Amino acid sequence: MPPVITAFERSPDRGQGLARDMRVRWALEEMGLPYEVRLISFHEMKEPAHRALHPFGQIPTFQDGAVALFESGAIVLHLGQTHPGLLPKEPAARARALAWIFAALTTIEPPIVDLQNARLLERDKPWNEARLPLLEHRIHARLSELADHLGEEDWLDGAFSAGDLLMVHVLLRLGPSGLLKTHLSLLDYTARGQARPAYRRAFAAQRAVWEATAPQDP
Ligand code: GTB
Repeated sequence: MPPVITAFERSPDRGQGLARDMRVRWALEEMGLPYEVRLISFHEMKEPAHRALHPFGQIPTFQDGAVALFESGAIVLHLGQTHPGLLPKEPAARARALAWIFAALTTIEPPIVDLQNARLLERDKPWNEARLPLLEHRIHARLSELADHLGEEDWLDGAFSAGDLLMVHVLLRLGPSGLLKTHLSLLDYTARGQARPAYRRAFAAQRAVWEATAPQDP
């Protein structure tokens, strides 16, 4: 039986591939592994049956035989460790790829999520107007540092790795904010990720879920 992952029945990103199941789909596609998707509603996510898989009542989850996981980073890392294609074999290069996984998830992603929360969920807070430029500045500083590291290279450390997969997906979340537009090399970097056949297959699969459930135009 193929691994089973969970994803939104109706994603708040309206099929833009920004929800975190996309990272897992992309990793599975990079490795050429078949998988099944169990779609769940916001209500089901918070039910005990799902919380048994995910303590925080979220997506994505991953089940493969005896392995049951939550956290998109842990799932991508597990896939990289158990199948060829997303982590270098050479120990020092593999360790650096792990560093980029952590960089994506713990250095770059948190301020991006903070900004999205401030823009979408905290508009009515008295401090919001003062906080937004602060968050934007923090993100620009990180993006400049990331662009400096990337330089003229295609990927963060030699060949495409799980670190690039997660970093590209984290950066794509900035799309609606427009913040990536002034970091041209990072825009190119995300475009390279999106041009990968595995990304395209994963994107099309999650998009098909949105299109199947979205109300059709008359
Ligand atoms: N750290 C966890 C991981 O990486 O797996 C975070 C998991 C998480 O935040 N999951 C979200 C979720 O289940 C979906 S991806 N939320 C429901 C809940 O908490 O009740 C987050 C997401 C949602 C929407 C957009 N978007 O619209 O752009 C982007 C990302």
